Amino acid sequence: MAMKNLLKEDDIKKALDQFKAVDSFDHKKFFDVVGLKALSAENVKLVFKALDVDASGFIEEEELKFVLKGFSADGRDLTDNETKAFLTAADKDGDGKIGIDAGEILPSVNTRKDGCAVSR
Ligand SMILES: [Ca+2]
Repeated sequence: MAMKNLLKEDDIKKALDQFKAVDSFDHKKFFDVVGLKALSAENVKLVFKALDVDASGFIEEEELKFVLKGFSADGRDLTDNETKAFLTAADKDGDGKIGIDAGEILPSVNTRKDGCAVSR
């Protein structure tokens, strides 16, 4: 599976553990812990392609809900609140889904842009 080749299993486990509690999910922190920020733009796209189950070129709300399962089979489902918060934060053009090729993925991954979520 693509995900296993792109990310370290330990990092995935760590990230899933960190956001185990209901409504604790923070996609920027999750992407940080899981190691997405260390990947090239191309590889980040590959990760999201793996999450785009129906290969539509977009991560829709339904796919977002099960996004953690895309990283690991025992990942939990996101709650409706978490799904909506994630979608709202990443959906720059307001079409209700996250475009893999529309550059909506990368700003979501890069926490440096807003200046308040830099972890050192
Ligand atoms: Ca899709």
